[in-house]
Amino acid sequence: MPRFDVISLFPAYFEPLKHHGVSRRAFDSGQMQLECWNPRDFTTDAHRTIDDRPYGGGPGMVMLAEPLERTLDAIATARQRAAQPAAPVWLFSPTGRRIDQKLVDDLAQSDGVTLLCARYEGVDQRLIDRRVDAEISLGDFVLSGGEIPALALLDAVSRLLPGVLGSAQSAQQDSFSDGLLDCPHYTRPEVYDGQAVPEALLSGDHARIAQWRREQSLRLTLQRRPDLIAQLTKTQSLTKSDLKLLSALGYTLQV
Ligand code: 4F9
Repeated sequence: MPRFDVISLFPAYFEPLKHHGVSRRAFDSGQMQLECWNPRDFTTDAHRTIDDRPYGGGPGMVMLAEPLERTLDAIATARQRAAQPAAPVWLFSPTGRRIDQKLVDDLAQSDGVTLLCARYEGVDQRLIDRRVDAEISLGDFVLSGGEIPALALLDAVSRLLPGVLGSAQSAQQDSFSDGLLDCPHYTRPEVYDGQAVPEALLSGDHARIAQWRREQSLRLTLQRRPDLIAQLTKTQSLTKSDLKLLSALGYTLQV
């Protein structure tokens, strides 16, 4: 069972995750553990200072190394006391490695991580050098802090835990699970304001339905994310019939 220790000045961000939707089920069923730690509780001065101005000048504030290091020590102790293995520390930063489904899948199978949510102006580099194992990013944009990426990551992990999603198949059919974007979905009514559901989906022929979905996924992925198609080609993850369809759509293999 993954245990997540989150370091944040705003632990209230994480309450909704525990109380709503799919992620709530992961916590309620004890399949995922989340502990929030406020570095302000680990300060030692009367003002409970957690940041200061950057050396060399410039805008913004930089988080102090010491309260963060104390927080990390307290987390390590708590994990030890609970007989839980030590876990790596990840820092959310736009300069980090992009989060993808593979990383999420691996995390769902792991003992968890400690997530450090900082403000962008940053954290004293010496704390990063001493205690941070990896920096991860949600994408090429800047946020006011790491809380939103932490929520995104925790949500993505929670829905992969066994029994959390309505159907175990759901996660296997997601976008990216086979390296492709998900196909379109339809529900009742059969005709909505003159627009009919694609005929293949009404056929009851499972092979035909699967083929229609695969084709839609391939079309969509080629159109929107040709980089994913290139990746699958490189790893030889496409079937003969996939390649036939792609070449009919004008895709030529890059050699
Ligand atoms: C982190 C942005 C991860 C994107 C952290 C400010 C961030 C971020 N992905 N922005 N702090």
